[in-house]
Amino acid sequence: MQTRSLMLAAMLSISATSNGVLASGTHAGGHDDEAIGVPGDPAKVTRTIAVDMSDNMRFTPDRIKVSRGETIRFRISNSGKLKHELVLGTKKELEEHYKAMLKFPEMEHEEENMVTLAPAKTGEIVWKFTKSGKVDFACLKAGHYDAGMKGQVIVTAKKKQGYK
Ligand SMILES: [Cu+2]
Repeated sequence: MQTRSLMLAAMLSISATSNGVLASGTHAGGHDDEAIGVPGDPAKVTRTIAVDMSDNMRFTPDRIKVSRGETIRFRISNSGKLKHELVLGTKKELEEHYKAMLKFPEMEHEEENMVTLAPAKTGEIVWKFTKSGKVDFACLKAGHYDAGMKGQVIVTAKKKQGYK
């Protein structure tokens, strides 16, 4: 997750320079990384959830319920003819990232909280949800986020058993 913060910081500083506008002094990331959970251990996956991405700019499903402590394997498919991606993050992170992507649409990167897929491809994200609440996800390809290509993982805390 360090990588992402560094890259985002780099991207933001590039865009700040090209605009001649100074970025604000606050640093992105920090506790937000933990807010959405952590990369999961593939050996500890509790459930696999299939998610499809299509050219109607929707994820199916776009509402996913998990329990706190679960490690989910998202098996993601692109049934469209355009490239799509699924990026997990806080709404703030996703919106900042999307703005950067609009400036640098060719930029491609791979990180543990995201997968970018060419048409007809499948990929996966293994993610552990460590905090109850909502985790947003979105496709940050230019125009897709604005068209509503986003969804939410609802993380509920269950009291009946302990989590490791
Ligand atoms: Cu998309």
